[in-house]
Amino acid sequence: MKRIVLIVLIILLAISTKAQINFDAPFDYFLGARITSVEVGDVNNDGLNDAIAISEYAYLDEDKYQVFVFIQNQHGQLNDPIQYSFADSANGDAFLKIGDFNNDNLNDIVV
Ligand SMILES: [Ca+2]
Ligand SMILES: [Ca+2]
Repeated sequence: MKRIVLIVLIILLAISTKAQINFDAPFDYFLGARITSVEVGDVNNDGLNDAIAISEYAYLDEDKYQVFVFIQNQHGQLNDPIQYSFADSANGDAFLKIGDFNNDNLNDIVV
């Protein structure tokens, strides 16, 4: 009987300590481009993670070979992207990485 009570207590404890996770509704953002790489990191040093994506092929020429920087605002939403061009010099998919590559304590974006 002691064993059954102990098992019930362990199960109840496990249930009560289970984390409650809630997600906001997803949203779509049409870029008109084939995204080949996405990274998450704080690129404006405000303590909030941002999302960065890069494209190669696109329906519109102005969306080809672009870095799309989505800055997270104080409400937890992503602002419209800031776009930067990069040169078409790769033979294959392009990728990006976020990290502090020059040791100045600020994240950098490498394509
Ligand atoms: Ca940020
Ligand atoms: Ca840096």
